[in-house]
Amino acid sequence: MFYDMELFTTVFKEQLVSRLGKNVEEATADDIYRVLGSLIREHIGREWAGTNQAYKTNREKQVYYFSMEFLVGRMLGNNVLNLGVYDTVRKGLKELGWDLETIEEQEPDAGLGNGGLGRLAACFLDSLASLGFAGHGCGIRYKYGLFEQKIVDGHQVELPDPWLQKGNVWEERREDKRVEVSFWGRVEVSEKNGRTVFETVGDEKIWAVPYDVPIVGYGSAHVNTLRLWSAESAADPAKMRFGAQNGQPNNGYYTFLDYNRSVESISEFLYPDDSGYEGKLLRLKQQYFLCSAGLQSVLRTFGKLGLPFTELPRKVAVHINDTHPTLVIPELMRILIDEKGFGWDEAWDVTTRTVSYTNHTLMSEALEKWPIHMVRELLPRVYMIIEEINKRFCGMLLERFPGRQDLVSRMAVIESGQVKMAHLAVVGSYSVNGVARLHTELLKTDVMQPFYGLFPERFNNKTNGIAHRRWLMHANPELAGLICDSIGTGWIEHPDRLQELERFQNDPLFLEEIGRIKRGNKLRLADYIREKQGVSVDPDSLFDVQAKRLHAYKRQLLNVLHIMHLYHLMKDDPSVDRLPRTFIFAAKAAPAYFLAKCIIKLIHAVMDTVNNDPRMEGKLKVVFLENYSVSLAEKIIPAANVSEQISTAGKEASGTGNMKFMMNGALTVGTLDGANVEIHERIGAENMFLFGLRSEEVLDYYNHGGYLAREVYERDPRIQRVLDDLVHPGPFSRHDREFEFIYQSLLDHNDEFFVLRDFAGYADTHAAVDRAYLNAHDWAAKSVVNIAHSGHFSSDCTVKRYASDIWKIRPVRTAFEIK
Ligand code: B1H
Repeated sequence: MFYDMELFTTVFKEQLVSRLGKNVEEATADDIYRVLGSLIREHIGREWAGTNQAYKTNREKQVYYFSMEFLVGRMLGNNVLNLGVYDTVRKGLKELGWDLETIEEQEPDAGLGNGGLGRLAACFLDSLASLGFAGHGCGIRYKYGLFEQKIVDGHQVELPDPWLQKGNVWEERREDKRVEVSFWGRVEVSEKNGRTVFETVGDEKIWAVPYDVPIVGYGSAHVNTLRLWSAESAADPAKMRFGAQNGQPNNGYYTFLDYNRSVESISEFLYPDDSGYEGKLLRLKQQYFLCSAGLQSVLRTFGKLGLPFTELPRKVAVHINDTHPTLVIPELMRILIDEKGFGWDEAWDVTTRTVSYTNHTLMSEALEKWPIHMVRELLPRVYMIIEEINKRFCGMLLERFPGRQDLVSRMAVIESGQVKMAHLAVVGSYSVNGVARLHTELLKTDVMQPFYGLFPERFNNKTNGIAHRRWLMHANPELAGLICDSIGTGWIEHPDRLQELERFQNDPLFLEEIGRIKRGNKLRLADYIREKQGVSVDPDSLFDVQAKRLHAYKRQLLNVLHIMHLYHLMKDDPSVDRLPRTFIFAAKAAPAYFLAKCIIKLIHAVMDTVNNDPRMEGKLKVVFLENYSVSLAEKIIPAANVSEQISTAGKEASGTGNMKFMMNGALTVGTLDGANVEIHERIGAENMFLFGLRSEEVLDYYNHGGYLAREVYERDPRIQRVLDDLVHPGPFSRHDREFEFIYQSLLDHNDEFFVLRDFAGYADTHAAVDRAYLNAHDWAAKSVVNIAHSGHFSSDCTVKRYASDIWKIRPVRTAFEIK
């Protein structure tokens, strides 16, 4: 029905009646979404089964990407696009009186991630399926995704995100595939037939029930699986009537409900901390729940091959997205030893040839460490295994470096009462990769230097990438259309071919089209801003966007201090010739991150003053878009002229927003940090705006204590003025304690992220942006160079490198392709 418009409309109308008892005239947008989604999901079924069958018959190696986060966003548009039925569906719905865009808007985002790390996992799934790799996601089906952000009087307020409330058309509950996960208890050691046997008794067993989501590859030949686990009570209500009270009947009904609630809390919500870790027991439970359930399911599938478990690394790769799923290492050891009868060395060999690990951050506050007592009590057998891994590793170190107790304590897996997850991940895997070249180098020379010394062959770089099908084809259909008209459609499957666009960088007609498309996107965003926030913005002003999680190192503060400076500049001298600008922010702050929330408040104070000052009319506007999410990003990014990627050099592991903006023709104002370095390398300094300290300089300052924020403050009157604004009543502040806190972080605590040090360079760079934007032709040409080189940052390229260098897998041909 999806390949013929007439058939589509006929069947669709029938389906509305049979599923909802409504005809088209009565149906709401949500009705249309649910019926269309279900029909598409059913349509996918055949290919899904076919892919699974092909994987079984080919006996190909399977990759399982374990991640606590999959920031998938909406799926309808992506699925319709990848199935190649976008046009039929769009036209068919039009016949029925609906816009596909309106219908897409009905879908709640699957916000099962915080930011870059979770979105990367989702982009990888798209690329794996599109390239025909047997690669699946393994995650948690959080009942509540990342909180919904509301701004009330300039303050961030968090609301729950009940994204499953109306049901989820994409998922399939697989009751038959549920597995048991066990917590608590104690380990009994005994000897049986000359073997030491470990048995956990008195533990608490719960169910992990998988919900499978099909991941449709472009061209639809492959449909992989994202398996999300939900925690359910395994308690028998009849037995619950007699609780712990000496066999006395208690109120079993309530005990049962309380107990169920406590079990279900394991998959209740996503921890809202981006690049920061919280040492909470519930989080540890979530991590083990994912690892144990995921591994059991992986091993069950492997078991069907009828091969001995020593063959596991030949057929299975388990990849861990940061250290959050590191417990797969001791858990796999446990299963191999306790359940499959392996000896330690044999089990260790299999485990360390199966697991690979990606590191996403060098920030010390994000490096996970769990108190020994927590791990030991919650996971007694797993803890014993971690202890043994540590004992053997430290023993090996002492043998190789006699007398180097200092080195042993620095590298140990268990140290100072804590289990260090990054150390466990490096020791227990065969590959450790960073997410951009600079990040990997810093990993090797700084944070993990002794590990690099010990296992140099394990370390490698895999620069991040983004799904160009979502971030260009779907988010910016007009640009995608222009590209197809100019260089054909080959880039869709070979994104590197976007480079062919370079030959249009001097073609006036093409550049004009680029400008026209950008303006259309800006108009649409302007409509959204008017509708949502009641602010009108000028589509002819330069749209300067910083959209990402709010974090001190990402330096939204530098951006807003600069806007305060511009305000003074224009107010003091109305004749100052600066380009009309609209500064757009979108950012969520972790609920407990006070400084981040202070910065949100400052952005709103500045917004209030600037937008209500008639002198700024036609010159300066500030907008903060609430509730940044994947679907909002898809609206904002195509409308940006300038992309702010201004983290302190050495702090942003890679960044992926930088790639999305570039792909949509925005020019980057940025530091040489993360993947910006590689973007710069490809497009050259003339096609972006670089400023600020280099990472070596930042490191140098840290090592020699050479930076004094107060000196910079005293030398630069512009900085003085905006910082004084924070603490003196004036245009932006009325003695707000939040602004005082920001002031203190900069001056009393010596500006950890070099905001003041980089201010002058940043301000100069923005003046250069103004001058450059005046030449529309040259600007559009730079924009084209950015788009042309963005194909290199498609996650297709990234995933291919993971596949060949780390996972050692090749694409699989399915029955559909062979036919
Ligand atoms: C990234 C995280 C992260 N790095 C802890 N680390 C979390 C750490 O819930 N937690 O405790 C959650 C997330 N996220 C990001 O990963 C980096 O900051 C980006 O630079 C990078 O582009 C992205 C993907 O590699």
